[in-house]
Amino acid sequence: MKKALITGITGQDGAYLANLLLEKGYKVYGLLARRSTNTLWRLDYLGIIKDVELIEGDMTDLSSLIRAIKISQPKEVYNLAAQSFVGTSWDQPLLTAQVTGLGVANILEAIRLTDPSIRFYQASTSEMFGLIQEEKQSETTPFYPRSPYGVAKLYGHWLTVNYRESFNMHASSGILFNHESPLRGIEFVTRKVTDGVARIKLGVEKELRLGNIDAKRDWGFAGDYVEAMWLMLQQETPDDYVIATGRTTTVRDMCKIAFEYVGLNYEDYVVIDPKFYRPAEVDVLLGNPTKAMQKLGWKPKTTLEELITMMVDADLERVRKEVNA
Ligand code: NAP
Ligand code: G4F
Repeated sequence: MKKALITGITGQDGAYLANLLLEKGYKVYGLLARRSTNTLWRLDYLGIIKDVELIEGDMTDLSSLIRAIKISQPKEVYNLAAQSFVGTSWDQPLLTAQVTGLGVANILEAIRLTDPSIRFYQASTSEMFGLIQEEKQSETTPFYPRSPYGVAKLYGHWLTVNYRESFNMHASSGILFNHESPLRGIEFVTRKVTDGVARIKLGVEKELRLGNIDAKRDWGFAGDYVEAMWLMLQQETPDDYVIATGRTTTVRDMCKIAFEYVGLNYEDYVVIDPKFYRPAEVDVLLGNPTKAMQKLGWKPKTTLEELITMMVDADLERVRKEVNA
């Protein structure tokens, strides 16, 4: 039986990837960071808590990563753990550097020191393109990160390339554009909007406060994107791939889709609050996934409209339960 270790298994992508690997017959191990509250709600939502084996550890603690690899003896390691919220990275730049940046050095070293034949996936990001240097961003577009998060991710990205070139490791990096789902953290804009729409529709809230709604993002469905992660590690040679839909939409138009779905007009409820503006903004992201389509045979299956309505439905159900509890 093939074994995989996922760091960040309690996050959005970790939960969907664990589900996918279980469906493929893998034995799935996950790194579990110690917290004072329960972080297993996503694994619970997918009904897979009992099917995965969790090993305590932290990205900032190399010895715990070595221990996790020794226990799980994986053929594949997917490094999804990160301080992943861009806004927080200005308030906690050093923590972000340690977890999101140096954490990659820790996990790569843990692999190199235990079993360098392990195949490695690094969760890189379109945030590395930041102040975009080309209208459509591909694997060859120069990087220009605009946040401490983007800078930390760029370190992790280049270190992955470097370990591939230095030690001949099967290390691949997926440059993923924004991907969302009903399991998205509530602080990210799509989920904040779909949760807000559900609360307004059910009479729990009266308004939704947002920042820069003119920002544009290339949004896809997380369930589609974890398939690309797996495909990268099944290739004979490691490489880097952009994973995106090739369509970009403003936060404003995404709001319009969400509100219209429940018969409301976003203009009646959205309030602009400068508190949510960022010190430096990534105005627009638009990915070119041609390489992934041609080499991996991957393509996005879910439209933005399908994604947002799926998220609104899930939030309506959650808020209804909350109200009736
Ligand atoms: P997420 O929901 O924020 O999940 C992050 C995961 O990292 C959680 O499981 C979290 O554990 C874990 N983690 C945080 N600090 C840790 C530490 N010190 N030690 C061990 N684990 C730690 O993120 P996501 O949306 O699933 O994204 C997965 C990865 O892809 C991240 O690296 C993110 O930066 C990257 N990425 C995401 C997107 C996107 O649009 N979603 C796009 C490109 C790249 P707790 O639950 O205990 O906090
Ligand atoms: O949903 P967001 O917070 O995602 P962001 O900053 O694009 O980062 C996400 O995607 C990256 C991939 O490109 C990942 F690497 C990263 O880990 C994360 O998953 O914000 C999207 C846009 C921004 O331009 C932001 O300024 O929405 C704008 N926005 C407007 N009002 C808001 C809000 N964002 C948030 N979170 N909250 C608002 O009220």
